[in-house]
Amino acid sequence: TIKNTRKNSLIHSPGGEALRLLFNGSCDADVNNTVAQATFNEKKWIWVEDKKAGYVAGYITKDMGEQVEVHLNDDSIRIVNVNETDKMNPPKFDKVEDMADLTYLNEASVIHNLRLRYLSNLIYTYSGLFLVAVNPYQKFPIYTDEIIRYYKSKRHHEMPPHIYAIADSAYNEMLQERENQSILITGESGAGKTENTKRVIQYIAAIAGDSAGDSSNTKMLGKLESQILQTNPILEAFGNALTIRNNNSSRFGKFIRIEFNSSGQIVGANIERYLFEKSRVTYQTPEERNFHIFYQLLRGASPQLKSELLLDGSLNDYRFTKNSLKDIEGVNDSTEYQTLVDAMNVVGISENEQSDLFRVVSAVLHLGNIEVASSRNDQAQIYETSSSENVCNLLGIPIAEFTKGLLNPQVKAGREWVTQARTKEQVLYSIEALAKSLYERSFFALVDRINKAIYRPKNSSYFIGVLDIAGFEIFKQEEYKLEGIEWKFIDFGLDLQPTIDLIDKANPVGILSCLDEECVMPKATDKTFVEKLHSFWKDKSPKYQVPRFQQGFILQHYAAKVEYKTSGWLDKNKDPLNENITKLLARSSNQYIASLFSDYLGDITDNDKKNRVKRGVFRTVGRHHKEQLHSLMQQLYSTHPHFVRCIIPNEEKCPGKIDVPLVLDQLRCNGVLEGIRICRAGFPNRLSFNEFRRRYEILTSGIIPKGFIDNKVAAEKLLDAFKLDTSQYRIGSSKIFFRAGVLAELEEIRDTKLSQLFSDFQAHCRGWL
Ligand code: AD9
Ligand code: MG
Repeated sequence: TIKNTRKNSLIHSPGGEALRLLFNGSCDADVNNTVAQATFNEKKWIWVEDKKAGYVAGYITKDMGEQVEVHLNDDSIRIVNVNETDKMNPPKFDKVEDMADLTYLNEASVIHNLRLRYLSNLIYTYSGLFLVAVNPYQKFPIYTDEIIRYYKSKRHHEMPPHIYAIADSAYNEMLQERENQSILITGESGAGKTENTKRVIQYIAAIAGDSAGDSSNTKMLGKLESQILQTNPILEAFGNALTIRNNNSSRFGKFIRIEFNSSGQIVGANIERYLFEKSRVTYQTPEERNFHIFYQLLRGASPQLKSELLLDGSLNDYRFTKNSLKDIEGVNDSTEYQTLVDAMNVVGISENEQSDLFRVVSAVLHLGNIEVASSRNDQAQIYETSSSENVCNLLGIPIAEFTKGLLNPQVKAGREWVTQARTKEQVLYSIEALAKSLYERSFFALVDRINKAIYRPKNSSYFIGVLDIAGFEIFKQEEYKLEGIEWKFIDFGLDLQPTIDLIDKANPVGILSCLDEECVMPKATDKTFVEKLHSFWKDKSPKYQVPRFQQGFILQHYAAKVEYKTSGWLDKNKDPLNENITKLLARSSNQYIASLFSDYLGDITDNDKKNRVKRGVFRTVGRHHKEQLHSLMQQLYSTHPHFVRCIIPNEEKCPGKIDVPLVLDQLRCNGVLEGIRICRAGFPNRLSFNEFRRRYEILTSGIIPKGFIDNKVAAEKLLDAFKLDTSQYRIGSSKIFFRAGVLAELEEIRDTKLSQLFSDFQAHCRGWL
């Protein structure tokens, strides 16, 4: 009979126990023993909602029906409504590793548990379906080779919660179920998504590389594994930046697929990137920075390289860096530059390729310094030409045509080409658009280049995909959230179909399709676009609202309502680049630069554009994102997903401090609380009849008759033989569904049985020899 033996046996597992001792640091005694067991039994303890602290502990001194009088922990007395209180778990549940095991499941207990654990330096906790990770803002020695060895091939609940356990499950399940896996890491900006992503890759590289052998040692990785790990400093240098919320904020999302052969060795990897905040290239708020590379290059490059790149100034001399913050606490940009170059060398990006990448960075800086003046008749003029000369030098294009293209471009008016005179504002706008696009295209090319080094689609049987999106700042809306797509990434796994339809359905026309349509209408403006949207969606979707003052719309996302201002959307969705210049770039004498703009070779007429949009060939920004997202979703749906929810503990990037209301907010929004409920109420584990029989027939003898027997009948006989309580499972049409924990117990028993059989077999062999 299977009883609830799981916990006892697991706690005594040697690996798990040793690690628990190692992980469990000191904890503020006050918090730790909110209520000791003896005291707990004497009184009726509860949690009381509190605006400031979230919840406070107390015991009931008087029960008055709908209200109770409570003696709070600070010795004050409060009378509260019963529905403002929650039941408290006995102290033996303090710091439980899986919150689905709590006797009383409520917000207060969940936050209390996370808080206790966090203050004991335990940043990982299971919550039914998810792993919850609270950012420690300090380095704990929990990511060493030794710890990797502890987690290798252990069962999930045997070891303390850890991101390695998730990586290990994904790996083992991939091999056992012969199914692709995905690890979806979500959370607000600064919550720790990227750090955890790195740990997943580190773990997998250590246990599944061709040199992994028995002892995982990250210092002895094979070439491919090292290359995969080293892609990270490169992508972060060009794609991350200091923001208010995160010193190393990813300004793009990525989906890393690690590919394996059928015996589980890494054979390659591929990185897909999503959304890139190119606007940061030309503008940052004074508390933030441009992308790291600008600071690394200006501070770390040798004088010789700088002179080759025509960089004779420092951060304060360039418009695109001078107004930003300059330093990141604890980070030396010059050392980081060296790390970047080392990483590029490992990945195999040659010195010439490196200088191409740096040349773009330098060209962007010089673009920012082009001074545009206005003549008397409002026409733009460039009097001081040194910056333009540098730009043209670096980009390999003739200065006369560049200047003319900026100030007096040729544009098509009907059938004629005419020369237009531009105003100062127009020229500055097209310079910035060019700087952003140049940087963005170079970043995308860099991702492609990295993939060339690490992607070997041959021999690949399965993959584990890790999704690390760019987190959002709930309090501040940025330009690149334009399409609302970022939300969808986060929403994955929750039922948000109405909002998703609203964004990208084709019929009735969703926001993105509507934007695309307007882009090809001759007289369309931002205003006609938003009016059209209102006519489609106002009062038709509960998720859509019309704002009172601004031109735009409001969407109800899972966490909050977000107001989208639509000014400039039509332009952003079209291509704002000056074609006179992009055509020049496509013919640049520098091969790299020319390749970045190769799509501008040849003429595209307006009519061409219209037809291409109709046929879906010409891809607007919105359409491109939509397609990318669709393909990602397709991939994700075909995998076995593992969910990691990262939590930001406070807004000051401060270790050891947990802001309860802030954390509660995240738990409510990210589905953790809901997930625990689902997990407890439902049957989260499932096995096909066939698989169930294959794995567990060994636990019985003679129950299943010899000869052919239907898998379902066999499975039912097994269930009978195990004397499992019928409340613990449900039989479906092809699978059996189990309550949490049941399969873990069966696995335990199976393991014991197998090792017994094995030692019997050894004994037998010895006798035989
Ligand atoms: V954003 O959406 O890219 O802005 P992330 O990716 O969620 O964000 P990130 O992983 O970059 O956050 O974590 C922010 C910072 O918190 C890191 O730079 C570390 O300094 C710190 N951090 C996060 N997780 C850990 C951890 N497990 N151990 C140590 C951590 N420090
Ligand atoms: Mg990140």
